Amino acid sequence: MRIIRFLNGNGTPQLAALTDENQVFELPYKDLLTMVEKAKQKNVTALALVQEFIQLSLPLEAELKDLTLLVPIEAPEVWAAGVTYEKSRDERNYEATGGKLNASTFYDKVYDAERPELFFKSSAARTIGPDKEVYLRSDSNWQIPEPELGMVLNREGEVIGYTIGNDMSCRDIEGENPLYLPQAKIWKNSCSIGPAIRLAETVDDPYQFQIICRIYRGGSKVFEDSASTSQLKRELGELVSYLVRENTVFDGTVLLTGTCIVPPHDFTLLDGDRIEIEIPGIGILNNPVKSQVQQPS
Ligand code: DO4
Ligand code: MG
Repeated sequence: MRIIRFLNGNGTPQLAALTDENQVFELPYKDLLTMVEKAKQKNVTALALVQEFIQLSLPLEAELKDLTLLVPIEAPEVWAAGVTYEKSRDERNYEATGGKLNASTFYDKVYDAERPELFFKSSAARTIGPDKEVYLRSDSNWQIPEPELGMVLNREGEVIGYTIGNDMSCRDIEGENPLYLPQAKIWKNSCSIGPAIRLAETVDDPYQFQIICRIYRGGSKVFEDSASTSQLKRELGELVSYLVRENTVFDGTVLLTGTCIVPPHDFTLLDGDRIEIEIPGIGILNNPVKSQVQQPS
């Protein structure tokens, strides 16, 4: 069972359940957190609450593809883990050494250390949802999407559900100096999440998610790769435990779990590209890419 938000006929956000058969049922709650709170009050799980409701209602006639989807949760903060996959470690080493293959740097230490790398990625105002434009930075010539599994947390650090995230990144800025990480990671529309949140209790094994990334340019697919969360170096609970340690975590915080897919070294995103990140069981997060600088016509 997944939870989505879309714009209804009155132009207001509507929470809805999306079944495995892709039927959409409107839900009578403001947002996912209100729904989870209601379930707690009734001493039932979020899934049981949704199932009870949809048994008494009819699905929408409109199909998922006809809806104007919104970000599934207005996450107050998005945090991200880094170097949680071998692939990420190797690519970080490559960019930090000006393009040496099989180089060794402090990123090896991060990969092997007890403490994971966690960084602040985005706020609600910078985070966009499905079909909205992710922006490029004008001061970077090496930009890529980072397709990642996202955990939606409550303030106790419990996982409410799983979503898809794009941790847009500037490889040249990060490679120049690790202290530039916030600039390589955070700018307007540099983080996308959605299209749905799969309720945690409906996920048997979060280490069995497949992640697929496709990039289209001028109607042609210019990149496709896939990986699996089974390749994660760390446990998801370990990432959460470090995030909540001595920290205030707000209801609805999203924690991205690191990238396992990196496009080839000579690839950079361009204005007009389209990024698709798919996690079967959650959905497909689609975002066009836009330069913030006016393109010459
Ligand atoms: O070390 C920098 C960030 C790495 C990252 O974002 C990732 O591995 O996904
Ligand atoms: Mg990342």
